[in-house]
Amino acid sequence: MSFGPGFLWGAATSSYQIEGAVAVDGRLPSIWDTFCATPGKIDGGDTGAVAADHYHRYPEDVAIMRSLGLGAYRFSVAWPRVQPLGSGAVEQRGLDFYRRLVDTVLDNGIQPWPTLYHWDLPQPLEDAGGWPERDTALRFAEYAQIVHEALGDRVTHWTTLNEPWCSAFLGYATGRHAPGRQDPAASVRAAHHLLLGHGLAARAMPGASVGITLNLTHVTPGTRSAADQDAARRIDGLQNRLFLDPVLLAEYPSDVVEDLARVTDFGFVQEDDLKTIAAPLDFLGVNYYSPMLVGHGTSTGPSAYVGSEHVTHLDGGRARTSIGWEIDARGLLDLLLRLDSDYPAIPLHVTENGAAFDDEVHDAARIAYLDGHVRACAEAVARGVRLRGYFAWSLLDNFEWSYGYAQRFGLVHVDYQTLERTIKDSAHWYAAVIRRGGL
Ligand code: IFM
Repeated sequence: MSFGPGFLWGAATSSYQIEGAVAVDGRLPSIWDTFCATPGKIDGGDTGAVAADHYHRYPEDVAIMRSLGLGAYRFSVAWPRVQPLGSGAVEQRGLDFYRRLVDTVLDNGIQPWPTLYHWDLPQPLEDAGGWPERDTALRFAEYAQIVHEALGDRVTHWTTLNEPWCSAFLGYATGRHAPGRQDPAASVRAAHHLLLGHGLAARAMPGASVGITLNLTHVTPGTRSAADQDAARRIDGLQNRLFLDPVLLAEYPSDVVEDLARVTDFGFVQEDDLKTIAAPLDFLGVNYYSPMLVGHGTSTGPSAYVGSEHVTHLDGGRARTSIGWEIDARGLLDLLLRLDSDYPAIPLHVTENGAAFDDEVHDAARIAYLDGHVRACAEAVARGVRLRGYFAWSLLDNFEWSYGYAQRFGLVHVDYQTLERTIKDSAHWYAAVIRRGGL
């Protein structure tokens, strides 16, 4: 199963999950520092204060990437390193870190793929109202312009946001993620302002190849009953179309707007916002981990907080990873085929795919997971889907948000006592896939 010579093989990380060094070189707290310091929010009371110490150990990490033969490294830029207050003064030492990182990556023959926002909002912006406030979108565009001006001579592919669904709904509706608010109306405003920030940022980076990364999934109804099909429509709407349609079609899906009517009237959408959000896009980043099987019933899951009452998440009876997510590579194929048919103009990259397992260095279960999903990608390519790349999540074991360090997604094991890196079997397997250009 070959992907052709131009196919991009990478691995992904994000700033707060690996960097550590949270109070170094002028960085100030983000919403995740604050959230982690709030008792009871993170399993084991873990924080990202040290994480994998990538801030200091990046040369070793880039050497590992090179040894694996990665074609691209997807990482995120920490806004609170670059603009510690979220607006105004720029911290040169923060920009210098990313310049050093990018240069090291390039020197090793690897393409840098930065994401501008992977959830670490500077705390002062949350204090001013956070993503539910329109001004945060304007501040994000200003920050994007600063980073692009600093690195645009050496970085070609830019991703604005990672998984705005999580920022909006886990951050402002369920409260499971920072900033931990439980305000459904605010969460929908947050979703809109994240998307607006995306469009404004795209416009603020002239000449860049721009994408957005969404966490998308394949949703199926438990049965063919009208009630179960309606449940699937609702979840597909909230999870997929609420983000895809404005970005790629310049409109919000009318059924989702109707579903959300008891939460909000969308009065915050101003003239031309959708035109801005649908700024020309060069690629769509697809993060896929698990499918969703839903039915009519007592509400469960994040959708319960934002107006999709009577939707319950069903057990598909498949094996699960250690974080509890069902494994179904066929769901990735179905998702890629659907994206290709519903949004045909946009090239796709799988920007995250991977699995948490308790096994450490000999991680046969992770190899099986990745193998199945890479096969699904190969099948998609064979069926004509414009899939251009695949990034494994994650290069390193890291801070898995509210789960702390208990869930390990890495191709490379990190000993959190010594910070020693050990290449897992899955990384050797992945290196062989990259060498052969396929399976
Ligand atoms: O670790 C996260 C990442 O930050 C965003 N996508 C999903 C991953 C696994 O939960």
